[in-house]
Amino acid sequence: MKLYFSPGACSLSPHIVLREAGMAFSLEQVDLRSKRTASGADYSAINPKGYVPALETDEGVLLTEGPAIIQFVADRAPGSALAPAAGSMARYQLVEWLNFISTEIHKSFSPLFNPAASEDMKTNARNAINKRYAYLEGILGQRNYLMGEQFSVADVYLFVITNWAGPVQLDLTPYPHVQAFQARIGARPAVQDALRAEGLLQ
Ligand SMILES: N[C@@H](CCC(=O)N[C@@H](CS)C(=O)NCC(=O)O)C(=O)O
Repeated sequence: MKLYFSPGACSLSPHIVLREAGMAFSLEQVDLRSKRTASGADYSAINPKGYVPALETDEGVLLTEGPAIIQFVADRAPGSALAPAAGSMARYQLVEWLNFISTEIHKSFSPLFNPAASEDMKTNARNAINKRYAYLEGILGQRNYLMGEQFSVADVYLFVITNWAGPVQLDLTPYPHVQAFQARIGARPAVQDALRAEGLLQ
């Protein structure tokens, strides 16, 4: 399997999950501006969506969309217990979390990285994000992981997105349980290895 990624981008989520699952994989870095991969390929021809992540499976399928990729990897490594069994109520609750992170948090960060976004757009984005972290603060005050006491791919996705708080100077001090969650997930060996491999950690 090959994961197309850009350092520190949301592709870090499937990268961590591949390591948590103990799967064999290779990485190919994508320059998101030029849309060229490290080996010189035209990434737009590989993934017409033009964004990362994309996973080339051993069957030759190109799977895109982070939440789909991390569930695929989890299902290919059932012993790792990274996702509840397909069809169970817990699985739908996992999907509920993935959708929440994707639509309510992940995409709200976009204006904060966009130099063309107006100050109004950035303020609106910060307000929206803060509302979601206030909600998560209550949840993570009651349990260690989003799904309860079982670590899952949803925790990885939330960790990766919350990791952007630093670069966009989003103050997380009002959310001590979210900060403790970040430290907890960030200390996992697979997370440390992925951060190191992407050049984000010495
Ligand atoms: N819906 C996609 C969004 C992926 C996405 O936003 N990728 C960003 C990096 S975090 C990207 O590659 N942006 C560059 C671009 O859109 O050209 C997913 O969840 O996988």
